[in-house]
Amino acid sequence: MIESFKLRNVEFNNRILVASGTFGYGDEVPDLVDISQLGGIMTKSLSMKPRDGNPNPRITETASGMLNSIGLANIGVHKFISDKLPTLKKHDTKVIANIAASSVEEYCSVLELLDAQEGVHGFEINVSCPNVKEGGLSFGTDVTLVTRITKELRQRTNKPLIIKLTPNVTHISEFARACEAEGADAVSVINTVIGMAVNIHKRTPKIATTTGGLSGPAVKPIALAKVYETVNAVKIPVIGIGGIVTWEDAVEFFIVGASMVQIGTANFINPSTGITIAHGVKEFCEKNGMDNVGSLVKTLQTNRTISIVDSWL
Ligand code: RRO
Repeated sequence: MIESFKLRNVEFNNRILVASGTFGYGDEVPDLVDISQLGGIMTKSLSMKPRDGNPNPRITETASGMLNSIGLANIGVHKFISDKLPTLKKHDTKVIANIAASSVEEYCSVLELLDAQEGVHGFEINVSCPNVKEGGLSFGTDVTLVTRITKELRQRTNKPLIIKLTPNVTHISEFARACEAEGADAVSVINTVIGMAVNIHKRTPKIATTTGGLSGPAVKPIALAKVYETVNAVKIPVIGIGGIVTWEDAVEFFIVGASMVQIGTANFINPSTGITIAHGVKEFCEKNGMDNVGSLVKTLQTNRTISIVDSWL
């Protein structure tokens, strides 16, 4: 039974990753979680300088999900390299550094610093944070900028380059095509969906920035539709994210066409969710006579005559 997956020059133990912002820098999870059973860890987004993030409250629970407006709080790339990477390197899993920035130059400088670290196996470029004024969605919703960022970063690394896209656009496939054309190795689909929640007694927003990013099971159908649109538009692998809690959820993403998946919000309930899912997917494949998880990928049976998404492609 083959579970591993190769992206560019990197072989992942399996196709199950943990999503940026839901697993810290890999050092916050209890010792009970055997990180080496995961395909890889996407780190919390790193910027050049440390950031405190947005004011509180910055998280609230919603029906089948949560809203966050963390605002890119992170320790900064230098502290990550000196304080976190040495411990992360000890695990037999792949470390994918997620990078966020407020200028093309900052993306490039952070990537160059991390590219020199042997413990960093690849990059996920966050052009889709819904909670910061500079960078974030103002980049991720502008196809010219996404093109430029991908192009500049591709010239600076031979490690896997993954661009994390926002669902808060009409045609995500347009963005995925731009990334593919500029040499990205994969795209991650999706970051959080802009949402809002109101305290009716105070008549105030439940999070300080009024709107935030919605994640969790509530967004899974949106994520599946965006993955479906993307896999039918590009040849590079698509990494599916959005509301995956069970192995059955992961199998849905594989069938729709995701080559790998990320577990996000579910980590806040149980940080070993990814490991449970890896085992569940493997068993499902074995029971169904498949010797490779890849045999599941893009096997959706559809008559394709009634999908609105198809008409955009
Ligand atoms: O830090 C955040 O507020 C955040 C980020 Br960087 C992101 O990419 N997505 C999200 O929902 N929140």
